Amino acid sequence: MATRFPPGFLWGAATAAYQIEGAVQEGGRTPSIWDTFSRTPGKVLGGDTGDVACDHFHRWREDVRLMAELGLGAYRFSVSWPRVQPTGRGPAVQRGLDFYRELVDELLAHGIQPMATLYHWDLPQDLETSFPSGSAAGGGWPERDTAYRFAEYAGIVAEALGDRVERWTTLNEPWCSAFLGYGSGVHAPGRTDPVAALRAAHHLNLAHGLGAQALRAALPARAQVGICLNPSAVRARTDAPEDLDARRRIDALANRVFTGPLLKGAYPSDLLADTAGLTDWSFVRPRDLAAIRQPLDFLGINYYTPAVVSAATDPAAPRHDGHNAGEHSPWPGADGVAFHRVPGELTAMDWAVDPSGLVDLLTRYTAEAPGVPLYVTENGAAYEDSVDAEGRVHDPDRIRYLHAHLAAVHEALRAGADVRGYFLWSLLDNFEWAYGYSKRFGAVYVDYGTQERTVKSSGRWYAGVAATGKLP
Ligand code: PNW
Repeated sequence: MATRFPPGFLWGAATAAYQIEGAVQEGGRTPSIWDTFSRTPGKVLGGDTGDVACDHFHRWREDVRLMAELGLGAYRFSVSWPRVQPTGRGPAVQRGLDFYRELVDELLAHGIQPMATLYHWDLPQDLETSFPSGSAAGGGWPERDTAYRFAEYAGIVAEALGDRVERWTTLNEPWCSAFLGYGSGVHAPGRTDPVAALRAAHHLNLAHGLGAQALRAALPARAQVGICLNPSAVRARTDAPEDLDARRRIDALANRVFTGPLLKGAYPSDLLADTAGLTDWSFVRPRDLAAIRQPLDFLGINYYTPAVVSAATDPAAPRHDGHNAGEHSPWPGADGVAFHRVPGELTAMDWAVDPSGLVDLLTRYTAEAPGVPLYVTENGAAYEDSVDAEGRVHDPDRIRYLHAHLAAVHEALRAGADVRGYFLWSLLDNFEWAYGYSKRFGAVYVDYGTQERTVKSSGRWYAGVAATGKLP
């Protein structure tokens, strides 16, 4: 039986502004925390920065042509906050808004539906550096004011693009912003303070809630407003009670710290108990929880690999969660948890290929968010691709990865999950955050010397899926 997807299922690809645009000093754009971080020696592999990236700011017409060639029905991009509202406060810059308006018009002219993400990690540096409360440690997401600033920015973008963009997401992967940005410090702004990370998580939640309200106030009624999370498909290594408890702790810090307030209007009581030695959570004000719990028109799920945890027997053992022992943990209040090598073939990120995690997440969130349609807003893999002598890029590993994960989406659909579309990460090879240009996730190869784009064999394969609505 052919693996056929429902009619109307949306086939897309995704990118993010700092990872592809370049042109970081053009059109009045000011630095974001990722400009500062990537220019700080030792933070990004090879000293890479997003200064040029895929030069998409100048090559966007060509990139939309590539999307059309791939037959994409949708494109998920992010808006660069410092391009639209330099310093994160005050009036918008018309040139910045025009860039996205022209991009969206070109997409629509090619029959490609835009999905706009308002925040994919490029906080205006000024909001990190200068802020009302003036705490010596810094501002940014640990500070409440940043959530207010985000809501204002959301309103500005909605006013400018609301007549032509139907699907909106507030934040991309707030877990990464909070816990990699302020906890482990491997992402911008590179702070390593567990309490700042928890405060950041709350203010990101608040930013979502206030931002969603600002969007709805400015957008036509047909607009769809959601958020993209990267929930962890976390498993216990054994059924021993202490391993199940390790699973519960990571589930709280990876997943329920967001879905609790978003879907249920409360932080999980076990999370509050686990972190009681760090904070009393008094930064959560009484009316915040009602503000965060806004109706969602959809929930975006980003998925790459699952996690396997146990109670730590040897706290010095390697963590296998991308963060080695001795580094700062992105899991405040969960020091007693060990991460294990996940069974399965590894991608170039050393992330195990295991599509069953995607089935689990789609099934789980269909149950936890009844009536809320889901999109897979990111899924894909890095491999060591290169152009051969004939100018072709063969990436059979990526085809296998995509095939297996699309089969997982189909399995979840059959089990009753309400999945409306799939966005491949990523359209183009791009700036892979702390890994710089060393990791390639694209369906399209980018030669960073010439900026030449070459559709990979996976890109052609995906075009076939998008064209037929079924897996070969
Ligand atoms: C996501 N982790 O990032 C992002 O949304 C993309 O911008 C990124 O390029 C893609 O996945 C691939 O990495 C993540 O360490 C980065 O758990 C790191 C983690 C998770 C997601």
